[in-house]
Amino acid sequence: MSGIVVLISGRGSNMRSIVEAGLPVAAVVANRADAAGLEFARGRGVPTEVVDHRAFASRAAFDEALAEAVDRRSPRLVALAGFMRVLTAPFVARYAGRLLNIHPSLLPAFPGLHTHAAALAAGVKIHGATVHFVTPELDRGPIVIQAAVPVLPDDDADRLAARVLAQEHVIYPRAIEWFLAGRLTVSGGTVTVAGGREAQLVFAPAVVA
Ligand code: NHR
Ligand code: GAR
Repeated sequence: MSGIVVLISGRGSNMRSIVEAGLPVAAVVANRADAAGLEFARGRGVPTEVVDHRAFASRAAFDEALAEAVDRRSPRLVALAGFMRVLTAPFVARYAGRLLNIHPSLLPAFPGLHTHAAALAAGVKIHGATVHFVTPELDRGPIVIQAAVPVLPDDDADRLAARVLAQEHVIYPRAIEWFLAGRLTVSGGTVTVAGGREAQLVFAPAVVA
């Protein structure tokens, strides 16, 4: 087993941050042929594959085809990066302990979709992003690292999303490095990072996009 398979649905900027960090990406798999990130991967010589969810009659059938595409690369780690399909329990179980996601909120606040609009509507003053292990329950898996950013008075969802995204590009490669170095331990639903002094919470109030 070697390398990372990154699953994307669109732009792929998080996948790009992983590739540009020099991490060993074995393949990029998208559920849409028009995912813009595929072009970046091809340009870098990273193998790509498309498994179009619309070609399958059920989530279970899609997830089986997706697992076949992933298993062809025998990855150590599967990383969801802007991947927009909820995965079934059998898929999650197959990659238990080696399936990560980046979610654009400070979990457990604002799971699911449209997190930036939800954060603005709630009036929170601090928002951010979370890398977590994926479990069958959506956005509820053990947390590896979080980054916080301020919510500013004149923010709209797009401005806030851009500020959060800049931090996603910092924390996701860091979490993956820790995973590949064997430094992450999950116990009782929480994650510890072995042998280092790095802050697991990156508070970056000065970073304003
Ligand atoms: N699957 C499981 N089992 N557990 C998680 O924690 C998952 C997951 C699949 C994806 C990413 C996620 C996020 O970070 C993720 C975490 C898609 C949806 C969604 O509702 C929700 C959360 C996430 C990804 N998707 C719709 C669906 O019907 C489709 C939306 C669309 O295509 O635009 O699957 O927030
Ligand atoms: C990122 O902000 C990621 O956290 C989020 O979508 C964006 C994808 O951007 N993920 C989700 O909302 C998962 N439901 P990218 O394609 O440029 O990495």
